[in-house]
Amino acid sequence: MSTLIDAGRVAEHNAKLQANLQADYDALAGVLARRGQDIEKLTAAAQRFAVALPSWGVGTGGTRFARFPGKGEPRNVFEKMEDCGVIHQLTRATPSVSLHFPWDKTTDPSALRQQAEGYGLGFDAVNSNTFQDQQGQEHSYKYGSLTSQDAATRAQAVAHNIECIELGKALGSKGLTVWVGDGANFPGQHNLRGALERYLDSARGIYAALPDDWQMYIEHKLFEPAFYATTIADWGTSFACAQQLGPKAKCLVDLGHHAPNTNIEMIVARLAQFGKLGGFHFNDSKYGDDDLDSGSINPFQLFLVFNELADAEQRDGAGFNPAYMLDQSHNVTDPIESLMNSAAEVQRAAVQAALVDRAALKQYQESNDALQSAQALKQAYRTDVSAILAMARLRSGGAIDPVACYRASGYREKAAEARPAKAGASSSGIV
Ligand code: PSV
Ligand code: MN
Ligand code: MN
Repeated sequence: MSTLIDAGRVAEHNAKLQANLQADYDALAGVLARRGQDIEKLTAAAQRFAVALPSWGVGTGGTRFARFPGKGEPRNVFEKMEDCGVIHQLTRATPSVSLHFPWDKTTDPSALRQQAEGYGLGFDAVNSNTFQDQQGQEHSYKYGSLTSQDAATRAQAVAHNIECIELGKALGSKGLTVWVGDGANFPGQHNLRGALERYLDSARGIYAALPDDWQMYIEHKLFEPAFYATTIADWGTSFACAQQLGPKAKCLVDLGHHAPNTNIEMIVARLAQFGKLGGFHFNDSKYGDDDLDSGSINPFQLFLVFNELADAEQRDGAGFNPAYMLDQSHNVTDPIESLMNSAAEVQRAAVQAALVDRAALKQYQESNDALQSAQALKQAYRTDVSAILAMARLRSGGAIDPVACYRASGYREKAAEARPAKAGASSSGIV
């Protein structure tokens, strides 16, 4: 595997921190052993953990007010892959990239595939985009795409999704994520049932083009850009559509796409119970679809989501395999640093959930011991598993402290030289 940061630098970084890490790891091993837990099993599980990177996350996101690009932002999909390569090199937790079309469209998918393989990266689900008009596009999505009143516009949106499947096939992807912003801004603007009927009709056209070993992830979102009634606004609608479409259609839960205080972990439990939990877009938020770094606002919620995932895995076995992806927008941080931290925060929640004593929890639940049930979760959540995460990275060839190692490498400064900013760069790192 070719590395973007000199392997000697990473080794030097690790050598400085390794003795302290070992001491922390040994201390934690002792704490866990007293609870009957084997740290080695947890570290091995942490090493297996993987979350996909959003190609659009390596550029500064921006808001509808402004975008403040950083130095050395990637200008095309190949440069985005370089940044993803660095993230994976140092974290060893992000072995695939989720592309977004047409932002990441290339005329040379085999070159892209080869480049990715060189960094040890593969391709996760591809994302379609019918929430913007592209230059030269025949029919506008101003009033909707898959739900448009106009048959030609709907056909164009379906054709774009089918093209995404074709592009994904060339890259080795196995899934298509469909998020549409379609909806109404005013009461009465849409016949609410009619819009969903048109959505389903269009979605059937996409589903029919899915290869047998692919999944179609239906991503719901409460509001924005539609401010009154979004067609696929909630998990209920997403679930109903996935049921209607067939077994390859599943629901995708983006943590930022719910009303404040929604019990997202319960949505996860419901979707898992009925075999329709397709995957996640991890991020965090305080107010709406803030797209903040995973675990930065409500790490307990993230833990509770993984607690449900651990329960589902125990019940359903290896067949339970939802796709994990990050979906964040970085405005005030270096996107590479945010994505490295976020991957580790999601991994942290997975390891903490694995610490829950499920047998004890079951007993507390069966005896209606609410207090001890809650404590069983809290004990796992309060355990600082940082040493497990760092040891997993070290053993997998990554960096003990990815952000420190990245900063010391001068990668961003070199990228700034190699990638001079272009005027008029737009959001999502797209130029
Ligand atoms: C929409 O808010 C979303 O979460 C969808 O996943 C999009 O594909 C992504 O953000 C990028 O705009
Ligand atoms: Mn999303
Ligand atoms: Mn979103």
